[in-house]
Amino acid sequence: MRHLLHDLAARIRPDSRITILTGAGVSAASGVPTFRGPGGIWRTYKPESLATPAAFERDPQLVWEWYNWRREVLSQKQPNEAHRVIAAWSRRYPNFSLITQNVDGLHERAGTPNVVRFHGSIWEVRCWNRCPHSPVQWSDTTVPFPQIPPRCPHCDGLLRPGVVWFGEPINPAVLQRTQKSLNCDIFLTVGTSAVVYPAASLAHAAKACGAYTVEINIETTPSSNSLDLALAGPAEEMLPSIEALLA
Ligand code: BV8
Repeated sequence: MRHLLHDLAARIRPDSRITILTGAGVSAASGVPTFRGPGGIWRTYKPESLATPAAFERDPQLVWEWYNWRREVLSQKQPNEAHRVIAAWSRRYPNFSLITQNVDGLHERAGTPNVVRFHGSIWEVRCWNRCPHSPVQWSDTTVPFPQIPPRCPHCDGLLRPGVVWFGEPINPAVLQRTQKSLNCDIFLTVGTSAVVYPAASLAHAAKACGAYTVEINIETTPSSNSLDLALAGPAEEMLPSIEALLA
């Protein structure tokens, strides 16, 4: 494994254009439950039963109880070494992009600027009615909400979490920023099971753009065999090991 890390570190130059895509695996060391791993959230709840507009329409109370619980859990968590190395790289490499599928805000709290939030943020809300008086989406870090489901301050209708649910499109501006970041020298996909689209297609798209593609995961995924390098290990150890070789 060490020679693989050396090979990767040797490829990273001061002017390298680096893009990183992260999933729940980078927050695992912070104690944030993943979706599909052991003890994962989807083991308890079916995604279709909670993370869809139809589920919200059917039972906004249940959906908000789940998001309110996740927000309470997240408010006790801190970024880990994986977040911190990514934040350090975001300041060191001039052409650096971070795309995250995570909605937990831990990359921002670790200091990474301009995070591309591919699936939105659990710390943002928007009016379910999209009422004319309310902004498109805004930050609300209330934990716990005094009232479930929370109401829009502008029209007293329902608020919804500012995340992308199954069956919902990715924000076009986010897609545009993502597309530009695929034009890079090195694309790392870290801590994602690579089963949710279109996020799972990004590493292959980057490879098609000529990037050297690397996966960091504790298990193999559907992407492992088609990328240039698959590093088997936890992100909170692998990223600091690579950083140690770069420093
Ligand atoms: C869309 C936000 C179209 C909300 C999430 C059939 C085939 C293909 C696609 C589809 C299909 N049927 C439907 C679709 C589309 C669907 C999809 O892909 N479904 C899948 C399940 C088949 N996609 C969508 O609906 C997307 N939208 O397609 O829109 C459209 C276009 C125009 C107009 C209308 C519609 C939107 C999907 C977004 C869903 N939102 N989250 C919330 O969080 O509440 S999904 C959620 O799961 C995450 O955001 C993430 O994206 C996804 C995957 O999770 P991961 O982050 O990968 O986490 P997971 O637990 O799965 O894996 C953790 C990994 O980490 C594991 O591999 C583990 O080994 C590893 N790990 C653990 N510890 C560590 C580690 N690695 C390193 N170190 C460690 N320490």
